[in-house]
Amino acid sequence: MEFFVRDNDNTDNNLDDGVSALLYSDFITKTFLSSAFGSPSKKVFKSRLVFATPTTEGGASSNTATASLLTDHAPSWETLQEQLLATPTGSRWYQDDLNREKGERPPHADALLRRFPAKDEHVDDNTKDPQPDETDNNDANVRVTLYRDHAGWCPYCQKVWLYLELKGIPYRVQKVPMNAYGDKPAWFTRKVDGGKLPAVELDGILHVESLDIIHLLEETFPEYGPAMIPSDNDDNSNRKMTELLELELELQRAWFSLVFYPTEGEALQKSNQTFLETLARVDNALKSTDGPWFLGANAPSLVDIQYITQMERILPSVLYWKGLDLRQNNNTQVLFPHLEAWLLAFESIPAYRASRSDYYTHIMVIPSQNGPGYMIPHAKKIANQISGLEGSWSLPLNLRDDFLEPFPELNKDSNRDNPCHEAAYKVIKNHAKVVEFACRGAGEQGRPSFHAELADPYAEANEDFRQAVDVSLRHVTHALICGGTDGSNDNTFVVESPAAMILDAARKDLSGKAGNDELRENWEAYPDDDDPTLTYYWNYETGDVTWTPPTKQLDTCLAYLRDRVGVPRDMGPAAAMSLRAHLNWVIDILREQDSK
Ligand SMILES: N[C@@H](CCC(=O)N[C@@H](CS)C(=O)NCC(=O)O)C(=O)O
Repeated sequence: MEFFVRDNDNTDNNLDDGVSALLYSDFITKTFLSSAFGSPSKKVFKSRLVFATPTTEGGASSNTATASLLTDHAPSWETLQEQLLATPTGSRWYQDDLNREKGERPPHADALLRRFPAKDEHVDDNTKDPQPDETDNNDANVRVTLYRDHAGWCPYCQKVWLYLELKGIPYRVQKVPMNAYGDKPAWFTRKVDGGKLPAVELDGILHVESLDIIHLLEETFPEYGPAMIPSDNDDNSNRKMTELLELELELQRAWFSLVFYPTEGEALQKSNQTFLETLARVDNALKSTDGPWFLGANAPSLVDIQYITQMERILPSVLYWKGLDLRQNNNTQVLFPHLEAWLLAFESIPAYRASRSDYYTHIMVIPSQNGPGYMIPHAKKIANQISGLEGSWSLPLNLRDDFLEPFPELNKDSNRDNPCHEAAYKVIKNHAKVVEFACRGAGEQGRPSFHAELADPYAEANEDFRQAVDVSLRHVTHALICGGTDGSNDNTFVVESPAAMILDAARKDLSGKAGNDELRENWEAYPDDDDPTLTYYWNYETGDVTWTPPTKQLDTCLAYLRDRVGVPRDMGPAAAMSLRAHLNWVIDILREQDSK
């Protein structure tokens, strides 16, 4: 059997100059990519899986008795891998991974090379994922390199990424962190003045500014895909495009006033009204076209791409900070029906699904890009749900009904996977890194720290917890493999709690093993103002706030991982939600009072 687990090799990269390559690998090693799930390595290892044998020795410097566990009833990583590969989703993900090495379908945030069909066979419908053609797009034909943010969180990068995908223009990807979550490597800041993302290299010449890049690519590759920008002599469409792009700027301004300004009372009401009126104008603009798209053609245009990258961020942010559910569906009526049809049309496109984040990720990342949002009291309950408080990330999980956000990868017309198996695939493939990453929960905070909390590149893992985290994660992965839905039936969106056998095995090793460590230095616990059943923790030296008790305990390691699963960086939205809920399942077992 072939194994797909990768080792910790970070040296493989496809940079074209040796100096940069060195710096790049150094950067990767240092920052650990702020994520445990993605590997820059292009290798899919075929060797036997090698992982540390669990030990029973106590952690030397740990202040808890549970840094190491005394028993290990979880299947090995090798067994888990075999089990997963025997499932339809597991085997598909493995095959997709191999195809991805060659630049082939399907579109995915991990892809570093994308190749498409020969240009004369290119379908004129960019909503279909193009099939690769071995005869075209050999490496020499890949003229474009896209420099985009590593995590897939930058809306401008997403715009160019989507454009290339929808056009079917072959391209390579180089991932670079945004300032909000990492230090840019020197080779990039030397290459791009100011270090801004995105940037594109076309035939070795560098270009910046997302809209300029799209115009340039449209001129350079007129034969690829459907036209995304109206031709110069189409005055009507050009006028419409200009008007719609101006309206999009108005929408951005209205969104900013509503969410990122600390208004109250009448001023808040006014900005709320302006925002909704602007959206109604957008909805109206969509109403006047034949299909779902802004310029009326049978495929998205530059205007659609410009809007979707903003709308994707507007939707969760107005819900989280203002309690405004723009996709509200009271069974009979949606608030903005044409906007809704347009969103659904985008969500049916594989390339868009591959590039989109989930609500939680956006909420965690947006403040680092746009500044803090201001919450109104009425939004607090919904905000808590999005943040995974109040039991919203617990099993059983109904991925259709429990959330205000859609999981379009589970729609009947998508090539849907079992999201639990997608999550298991990512954990198994990168398990050594995932374990090390989770051990940061009981380690030292990173210095310097970065704005985006999902990233903490300089945090140090507490090695004492390695074995205990490893066992815990194997129980989680086992539960993921045995749980979830195979997507074969419309109504199987419920991820059930693990069966008794799996629970019993996990309890044997983990029940009551959270530890009883004190809060770390400088941290204090406070009841939440609005809901005293909730406790938050405040560090009076750094000002940091967290909902997870900051202790050096095993449960903190798993909570640390849970709170940093980001989309699309680590996995898709439904998979991320399934993993978070399974991590909570194991955290609950660890926190059980009576050790079994
Ligand atoms: N007008 C530029 C805006 C680009 C931009 O603001 N990029 C941000 C990321 S969202 C950036 O690179 N900021 C520096 C950083 O985050 O590292 C474009 O459309 O490309």
